[in-house]
Amino acid sequence: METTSLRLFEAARKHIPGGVNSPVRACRNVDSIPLFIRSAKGSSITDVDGNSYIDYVLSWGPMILGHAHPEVTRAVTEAAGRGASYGAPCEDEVLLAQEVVDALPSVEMVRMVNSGTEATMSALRLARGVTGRNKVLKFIGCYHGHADPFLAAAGSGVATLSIPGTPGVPAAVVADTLLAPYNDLEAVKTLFAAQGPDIAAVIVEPVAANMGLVPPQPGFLQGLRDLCDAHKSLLIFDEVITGFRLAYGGAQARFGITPDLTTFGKIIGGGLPVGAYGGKAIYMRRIAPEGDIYQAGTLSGNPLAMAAGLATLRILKTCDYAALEQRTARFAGELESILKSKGVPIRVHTLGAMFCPFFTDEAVTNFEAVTRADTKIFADFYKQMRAKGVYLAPAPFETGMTSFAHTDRDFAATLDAARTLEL
Ligand code: HOZ
Repeated sequence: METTSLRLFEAARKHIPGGVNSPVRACRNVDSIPLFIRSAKGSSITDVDGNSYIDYVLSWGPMILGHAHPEVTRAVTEAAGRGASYGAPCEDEVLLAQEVVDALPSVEMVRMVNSGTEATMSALRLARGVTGRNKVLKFIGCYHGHADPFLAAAGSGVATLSIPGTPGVPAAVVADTLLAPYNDLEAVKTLFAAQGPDIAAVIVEPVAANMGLVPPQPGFLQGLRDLCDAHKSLLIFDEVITGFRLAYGGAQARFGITPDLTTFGKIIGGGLPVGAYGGKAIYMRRIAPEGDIYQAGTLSGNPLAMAAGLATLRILKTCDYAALEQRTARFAGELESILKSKGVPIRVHTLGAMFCPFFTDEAVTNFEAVTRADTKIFADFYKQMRAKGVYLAPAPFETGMTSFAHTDRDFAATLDAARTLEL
């Protein structure tokens, strides 16, 4: 029963657009209502009707330690007791910056902001300021938050709601956004050949995780690095999802590619609203007040958020990422076999602590292929799994997340639920 969620949703719709504060969670395209959550602990999430679910959304990525980890909770509680916000520097932001710089050799300096959207928006401003160029090259189906220049052929909620272009974003703003298919180096070469001197930056999710989960083809990321070098453009890795998830050092550690700038969100805040962008000091020193490129925020470096992020990263440093990846891969492989045995077309992608089912028979290497996967089967899969106590992302353009709190029992129970599906 979802009676209380339904009541709250109806009340929410009166005062909040669509009844939600971010679109995908509305569960519209899977013909469901959003669950209103009362609490969460470890790998489990409980709604206001008292139903508990194994959670593979994990707040869309941040909760890699599981919900309400005792050390993170303690750090936040203690910080709250010292005041929620100062609008002045605090020690934890220095310590968190140090952890980030230590974790990623490409990041010599970092600026804290409040969300992934702010991080990518600010990184692009920096790239434009540093190069004196305006154009940015992004990939179709990649999502970099909701700042104007990135709302062109974007993934995540933009793809879920099939919004081709958003009213409110002037055509002139996206005119400087160049688009290429993900994993298509030839298309990138063509764009550089025609417009190289105008391209400030290439921004990429090194593992695309807002069009389902689409890993980079061998040589793709290195090819981007080489092209950016050849044309003196900056390479921005959007590691909002992959940072501290694919590996502690993110996708750049995993693939051995050094971007010029990196954006963070989600895990870096341990569940509180934090984003960050960083990179080579020579670029970062251009940020105000050291430099001339303006970017600011009243709540940036917020003491509660810094405490949560710091506690999270300190624990993560001791975690066995390889083991979690192996367990996730085994789980995803078994899920694929079970779904295959039901006669539906299926490919379950997995990398690191992420997985994603595509109901298709074809190889999925870009957004075109993603859109050809069967959304009707996905909706049935989502609804039936939810009814059996498994909480998945309610859109085929999102990625399943696992955490260090997920037990083998969680995976086994999820697979048992999948065995009973009628698709
Ligand atoms: N953009 C996030 C998913 N990649 C958040 C979705 C939501 O909360 O609606």
